[in-house]
Amino acid sequence: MSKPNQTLGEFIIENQTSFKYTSGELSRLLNSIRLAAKVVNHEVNKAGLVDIIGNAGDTNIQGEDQQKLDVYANQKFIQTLTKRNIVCGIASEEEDDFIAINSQDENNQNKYVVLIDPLDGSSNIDVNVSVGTIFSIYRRVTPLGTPVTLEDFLQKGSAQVAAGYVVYGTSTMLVYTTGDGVNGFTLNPAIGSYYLSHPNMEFPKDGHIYSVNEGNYADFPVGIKKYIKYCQEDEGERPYTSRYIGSLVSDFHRNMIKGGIYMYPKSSKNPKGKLRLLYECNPMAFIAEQANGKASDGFTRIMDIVPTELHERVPFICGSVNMVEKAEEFMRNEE
Ligand code: AHM
Ligand code: MG
Repeated sequence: MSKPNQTLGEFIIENQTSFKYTSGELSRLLNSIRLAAKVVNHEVNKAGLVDIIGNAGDTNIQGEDQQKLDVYANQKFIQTLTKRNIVCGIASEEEDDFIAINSQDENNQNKYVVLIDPLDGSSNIDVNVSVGTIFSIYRRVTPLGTPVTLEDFLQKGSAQVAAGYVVYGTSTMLVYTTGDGVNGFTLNPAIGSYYLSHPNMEFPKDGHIYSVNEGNYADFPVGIKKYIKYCQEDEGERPYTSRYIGSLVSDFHRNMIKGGIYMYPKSSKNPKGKLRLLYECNPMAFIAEQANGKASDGFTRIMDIVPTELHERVPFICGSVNMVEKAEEFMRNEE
């Protein structure tokens, strides 16, 4: 149930009982992410001052080393989740391997693992374009009190307990699902609280926006090329509008609100696609499905793919149901 002026903190507590597992652990975990996102937001907003306060690798006026923002965001999320002893393991797009937390403690009852892309689209920071954080939460599959293993992280997306993203845009928003719809919260920077601004978010069934890096067109599979031509045809509601920020979270967020499709197909430069199944595609797919949208690799539902490695990449097509299904139809016809 959403109420006017409800803060994210209040919302998490009030909706705790609707979670599948009600120990309060998931609430604490979401609260930690909320906190880390606020800290990262503060830093991201200062990014434009980089020429004044120094570049990554420089030493600032207080003698502290300046860090690249994606490294900073990675550390903040890992520190927050580790210090509060809230999860048993973390995997990050920025780390080669997963991190086991308190793995020697047989009494460690933490049952969740978090997979995170701490700052997605970070190449956009230098030009003051929105970036985001993406997170995904699973219950571990190995026994409590034992060290986490790769198996705990290589779960199908359909096993996710929660997923969300933060978009550091004109406003900072946190959007998440625990499998019971999607809700969006906007940060009031003056107070430091997120307020429920977008209850029950849903993709329109159809849309008029297609988002793809058309610079790679020559290398796309024939089905995708034909679908792009279909989007550009002058017929009925078409041609559609092309909008591509190059920042997954922002492109997804716009398409969810306005109706649209996002595509990152495979190409000769990225033979398996570019986006990571575990840190980017699965969480966005979970949010999309919870918002009446759809996500696939062109043939298979994203959340049904069995991962085989932490940094696995897949082609990604996601957005309004009718648009994704049309793109799949073009893919199937050219198989
Ligand atoms: P990153 O994880 O290195 O930031 O890459 C992911 C980003 C997505 O946010 C975005 O949609 C895509 O890469 C853009 O890639 P490209 O510049 O090749 O179009
Ligand atoms: Mg990324």
